[in-house]
Amino acid sequence: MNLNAAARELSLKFVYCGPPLSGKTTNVKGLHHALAPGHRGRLMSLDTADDRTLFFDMLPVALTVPSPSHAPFSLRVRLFSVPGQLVHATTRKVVLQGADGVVFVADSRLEETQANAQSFAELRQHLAELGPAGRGLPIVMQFNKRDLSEIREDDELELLARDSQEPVFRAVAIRGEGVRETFLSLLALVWARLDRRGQLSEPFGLDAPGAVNAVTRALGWSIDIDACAAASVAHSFGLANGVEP
Ligand SMILES: Nc1nc2c(ncn2[C@@H]2O[C@H](COP(=O)(O)OP(=O)(O)OP(=O)(O)O)[C@@H](O)[C@H]2O)c(=O)[nH]1
Ligand SMILES: [Mg+2]
Repeated sequence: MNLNAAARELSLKFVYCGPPLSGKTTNVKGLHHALAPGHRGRLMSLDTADDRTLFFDMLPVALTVPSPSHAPFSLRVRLFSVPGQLVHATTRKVVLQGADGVVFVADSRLEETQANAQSFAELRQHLAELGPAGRGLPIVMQFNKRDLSEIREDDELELLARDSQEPVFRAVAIRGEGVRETFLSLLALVWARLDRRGQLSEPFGLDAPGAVNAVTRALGWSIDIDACAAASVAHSFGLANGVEP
């Protein structure tokens, strides 16, 4: 997080993590597609010949956010997706540095259950190694590829969401479904966390739901914080996750 209250500029970093080929890059591309050209920079990807992420993808998002009580401010969010292949563990750890929040993109296919668990354990390990910066870092879980067969069933995801500390979303990232909700929910969690430290309401006059709604209006998205909560599995995104006091 980089806050320049005098210049009214806030800069955040979100990282998309998850097992190999779960759809991390597809999420970032989906956001690229959902953003008007004026709100996004160039999508930088470093791929191998077979479209595997080699180092990371990065998409800068930038917008001016109005506030009901304060002057508008500039928000910049840099979206990174890490490479999922097992050999790139060091890269994943490096990209996580300075992150304000993480989207964990899980692959819904039954055969990927173990790969999801392994990747999540590695993420937990990397966050622990970051020390205080990694402790309590907001994470949103996304179960992607809901369009495929032989996937973990909705009932199972609901049980998981009820037990989970993290909000859970379903997605079909290749069709853009669930991509914006996942992103906005992470924004709400990150905002709420920074706000609890007294850093954001004061300069910007917005609580987390207010910030998300102001951002979606500025982006021209017809979706708000309540729609995000309603889209989460078992309503796992909401009060329990500290979006409101
Ligand atoms: N059926 C289906 N395929 C998807 C979905 N999302 C992504 N894919 C496909 O899954 C493959 C991998 O997607 P990527 O977004 O490159 O995955 P990744 O997690 O970035 O992969 P690495 O960076 O190599 O770890 C591609 O062929 C995508 O088109 C989805 O929702 N449904
Ligand atoms: Mg990728």
